[in-house]
Amino acid sequence: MSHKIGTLKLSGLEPLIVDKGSIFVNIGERTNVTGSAKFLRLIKENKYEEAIEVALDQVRGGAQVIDVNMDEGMLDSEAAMVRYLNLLASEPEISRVPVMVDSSKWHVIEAGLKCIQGKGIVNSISLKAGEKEYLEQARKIKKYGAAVVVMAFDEDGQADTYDRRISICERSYRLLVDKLDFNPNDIIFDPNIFPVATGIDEHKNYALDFFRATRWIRENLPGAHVSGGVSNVSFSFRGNNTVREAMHSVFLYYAIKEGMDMGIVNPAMLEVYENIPKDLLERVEDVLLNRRDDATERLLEYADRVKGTDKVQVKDLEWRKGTVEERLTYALVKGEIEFIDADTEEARQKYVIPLKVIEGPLMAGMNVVGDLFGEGKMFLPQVVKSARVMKKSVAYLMPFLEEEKAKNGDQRNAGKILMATVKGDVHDIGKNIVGVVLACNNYDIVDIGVMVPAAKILETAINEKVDIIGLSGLITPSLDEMVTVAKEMERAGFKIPLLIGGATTSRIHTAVKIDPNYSGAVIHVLDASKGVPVASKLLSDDQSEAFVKEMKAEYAQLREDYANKREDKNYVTYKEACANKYQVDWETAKIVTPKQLGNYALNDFSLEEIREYIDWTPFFQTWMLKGKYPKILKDPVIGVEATKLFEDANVLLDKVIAEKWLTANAAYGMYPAAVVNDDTVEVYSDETRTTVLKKFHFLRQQGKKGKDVPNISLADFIAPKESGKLDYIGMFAVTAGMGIEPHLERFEKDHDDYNSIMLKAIADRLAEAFAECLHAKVRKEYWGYASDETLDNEELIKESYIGIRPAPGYPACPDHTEKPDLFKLLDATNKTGIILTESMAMYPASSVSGFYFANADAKYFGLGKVAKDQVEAYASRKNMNLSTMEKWLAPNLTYDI
Ligand code: B12
Repeated sequence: MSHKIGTLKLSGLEPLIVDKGSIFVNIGERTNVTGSAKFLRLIKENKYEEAIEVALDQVRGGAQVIDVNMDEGMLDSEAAMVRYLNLLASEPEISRVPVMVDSSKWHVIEAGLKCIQGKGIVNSISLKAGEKEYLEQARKIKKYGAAVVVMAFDEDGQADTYDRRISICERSYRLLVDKLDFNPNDIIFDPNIFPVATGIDEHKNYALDFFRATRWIRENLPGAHVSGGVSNVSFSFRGNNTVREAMHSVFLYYAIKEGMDMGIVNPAMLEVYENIPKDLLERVEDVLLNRRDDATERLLEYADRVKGTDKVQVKDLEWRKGTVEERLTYALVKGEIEFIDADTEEARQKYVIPLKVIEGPLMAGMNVVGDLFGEGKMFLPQVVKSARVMKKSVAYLMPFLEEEKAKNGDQRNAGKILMATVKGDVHDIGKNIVGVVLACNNYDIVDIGVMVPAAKILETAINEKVDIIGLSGLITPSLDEMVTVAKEMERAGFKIPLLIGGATTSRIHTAVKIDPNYSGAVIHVLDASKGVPVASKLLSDDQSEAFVKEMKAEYAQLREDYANKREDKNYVTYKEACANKYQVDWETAKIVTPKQLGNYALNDFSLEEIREYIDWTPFFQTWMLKGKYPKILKDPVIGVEATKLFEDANVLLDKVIAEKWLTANAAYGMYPAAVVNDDTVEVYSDETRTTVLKKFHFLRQQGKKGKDVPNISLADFIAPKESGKLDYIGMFAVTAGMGIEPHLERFEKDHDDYNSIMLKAIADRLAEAFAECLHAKVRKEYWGYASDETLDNEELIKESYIGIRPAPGYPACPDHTEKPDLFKLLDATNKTGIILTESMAMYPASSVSGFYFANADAKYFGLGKVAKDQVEAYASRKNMNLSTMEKWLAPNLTYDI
């Protein structure tokens, strides 16, 4: 049968004709799990309704074909493809356009073909596995009546020169047309768009060869069409949209001229050709058309200028001259991300089996990083940057690995570690850092996020066949949740090791409370540097048994020591403690009536103003760089790295402020208050002090004190009712984390842990700084008890001011369960958007809440342990069941529960 040459007829519910007269056909790519983190998340979380919206947005945005791809390791790709396509079919606005069924697995393609209505496109087939498979698949596609994308790929690999492009396309075409009588109009060639300006000489002709091959195909293979993924061409300029957008436009300008008639183009990443500044246009054309030897350097130089930095950085590209292995090691050690996709692709072609790239040059590079970190010659921020490069490279290889896995089964044999922040807790910086460091050492990390209930942890561990479970938590209620997970693991017959980490966790808590509940190994891990040796011992065939035995014995000993030590300690009765309270001289104490009483809110508070109050020292701690700011910047060992980190933080912070990434909200209030029954603070609605709005309860130290040393409670700093003095208390809840999610998502999608952790660390600093800033305003203006205060930030950090702002959970008031009342009184959730979880964590994570005490004697202290008589009294005052109360106060009890 002969075919009339020229017209590709596609259809959804409506026809789409592609011929000489039609405009360029834009293929929507956002419904592709390998390219869109958002779409992947929706599919993984079974949010198909929302996933349909993604397709709808694309159609409304002008996509004429929808590419659907479900190739992700953790998905049942076939089931997801079928379900999604069936749902698409019931949406008339979407299903009017043709579907491109995209997968590297033939069974997924076939399942997809059975679902689509009209005439779609298969993406893709090639000669990679030889003629037999190619023809078999093509025959079926013909039977299903679909068009097909044919990759310029054969048994020797991907075509990367003009000659290979045209010879593979010709051979592929002849086979289809001559052997199968395939309609040539239904053949769409993808002659491979590769990145240019990579610094490698062989890549200089990539774009030009694509243009020439396109023209050749259109002139010599009658009926065939040409398509491709345009954004690949600009990979080297990731992060610089000005240059990327110009490159896409110029590329399309030439490619369309030569006959490319379809393609995957993100309309948001396209500059109008006419609007490209002339000097940029010239430099982009120089690169794409390989017009001059220094074209790459000139475009890089331009790129650096438009990044907005005032200094033009001259890039040293000398390292680009090394072998691909040397370049990958350099990129990993230096955290150099610019060329990683191109170098990975080169290594992939060289090593043929994608896993070999990981096991070979990438692991070799990461070993250098691991050794340097272990020797203290590299610091955490550098390691996280290295991990970003590694992740990006692995992400590039992922589709190829999947393909390999489908053929040969999973061959990765490094340990698999599940990481989760436990139920009720929202903090994940520490967990993420540990995950990154472990991943750098070839462990597969299955990170299931924050607030994860025990059941989900166990279920994922089983499904993913993990070798270790790692739990993280920041606040004390999480400790209890970790005990629950251990118990559940025991109940379900788990044997795999359990790692415990996070700010409030400790070796002693792990030994006393968690280890006895699980017969498998339970190991507390202090920080990121200890995670790797522990995991490697646990998973080593010859060390594991001895190590676990040793740890079990060590924890048993710790339990014994702990029990003995506790018996030695001396505590006074609660009554005695109350009799030995801190005595403020209420006769002479200065009490200032707040200028404003009641509740207030500050919304969208100036981040610029908050910035002035940042205490940078904890920021460096987050990155495991020990030392005080600003001295740390000059430290002989870590000064250089600390300075780089500080600069990166400030560049990001500038951006956060300029582009309003985060919104800071606060609720605060000041109220008339008095202490009743030693440790309860009554809060009144107004100065008549007749209506009690809320009662706040505080705990008193019970450790036996020396002569003249009081047993303090925060309540000692508010005037008792019987003193007749009219006193006040304040409260606050602040957040600087509103709006952080989309930015984190973007970084995570880009496998950029460095910036993701950086943004969280900055938001935490802003939250703490906002609390400091608001406290200053309260002291000087809103309450006004220190209106003449003039302290600079250094003095504020040293807490040289009058009054304190203790937060529930901090050592003076470790009971988190006061937070709901604090929130209710301030109407904090409505005013700020902060939500309290069941474990009393605040979401967004970058939030702080607490009390204001204005008395000049008020100071921070540690409560220490409390005995049963106080806990009983406290539970009854709070109207709470004793055992519930004991659970919340567990870390502070003198006795076992
Ligand atoms: C910075 C900080 C904050 C930041 C946020 C921190 C964050 N997002 O993670 C801000 C200012 C927002 C904050 C707020 C609060 N905080 Co705070 N905070 C801290 C501080 C000073 C440092 C924590 C930190 O970030 N460390 C750096 C990170 C990288 O370390 P990390 O999380 O511990 O992780 C490392 C290891 O633990 C380990 N690791 C972690 N997870 C895992 C998991 C596994 C499997 C493994 C192997 C290892 C591992 O490796 C990591 C890397 O080395 C600590 C005190 C301290 N010195 O620890 C208090 C501290 C954690 N905070 C505390 C409290 C109480 C609070 C608040 C409840 C106070 C309040 N009422 O507002 C709030 C809660 C916030 C909320 N959203 O609910 C208490 C918690 C104790 C308790 N009783 O609950 C602490 C201990 C202070 C104290 N001494 O009382 N806090």
